[in-house]
Amino acid sequence: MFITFEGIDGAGKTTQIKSLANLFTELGREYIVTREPGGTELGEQIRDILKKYQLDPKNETLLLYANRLDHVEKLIKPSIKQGKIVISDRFDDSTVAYQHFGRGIPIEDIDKIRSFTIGTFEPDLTFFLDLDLEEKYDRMSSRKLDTIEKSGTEFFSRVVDGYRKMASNTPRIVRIDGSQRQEKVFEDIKSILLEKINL
Ligand code: Z5A
Repeated sequence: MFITFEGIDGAGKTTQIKSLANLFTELGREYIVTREPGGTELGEQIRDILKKYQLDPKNETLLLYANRLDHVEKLIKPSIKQGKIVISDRFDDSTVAYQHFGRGIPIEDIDKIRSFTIGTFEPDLTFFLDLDLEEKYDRMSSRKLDTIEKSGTEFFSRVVDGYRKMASNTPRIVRIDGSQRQEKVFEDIKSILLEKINL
């Protein structure tokens, strides 16, 4: 089982992943928590580059897929093979949301790079934590922002709209109202999981 969490920064992905990991621990299920950018040694180095430099959107996209290829082959697939549940904080939908809808990279180009790197590999289930921009800025007001997080409001509004479009036409992606209190968000996640897998 490969589960991913998506949404804009501040939507509560890290918070909910912690609750889900605690639940799997209680249930005695084997799992790993990973993230993108990052996840492997190479991925974490790529993450540092992406966070530090203002790159051309094409270079940003290529580096994200170099990371994803390594992540899928070295960590995600082997962990699934060992019977572990893999939970990833962001995966491929982030590239469609940020690099296609946000930065304007044509979807055909992203499809080609995806096909060249990870092929048709995709998550079994994706939780999209939906949050309005106003609330995102409230939650993130005290944080030091990295390069991507410094992109303007128009960029983030394209990203949120993109996520909403993807969630409305992709059955794998389940939209959860991320503006609810943390406990309620987790209740929603748990009830979807109970529907989809035998916990
Ligand atoms: N990126 C990309 O462009 N293309 C790609 O393909 C990929 C990534 C894979 C990674 O950033 C950046 O890379 C990201 C997209 C880009 N940049 N942006 N923007 P990251 O990994 O450093 O961080 P993030 O993924 O954007 O998320 P985050 O900042 O860690 O936020 P979060 O995990 O969604 O939220 P959180 O840390 O759980 O919560 C944020 C705060 O809100 C915190 O104080 C919580 O206590 C609070 N919180 C959480 N839930 C609630 C609720 N329900 N109510 C109230 N307050 C809450």
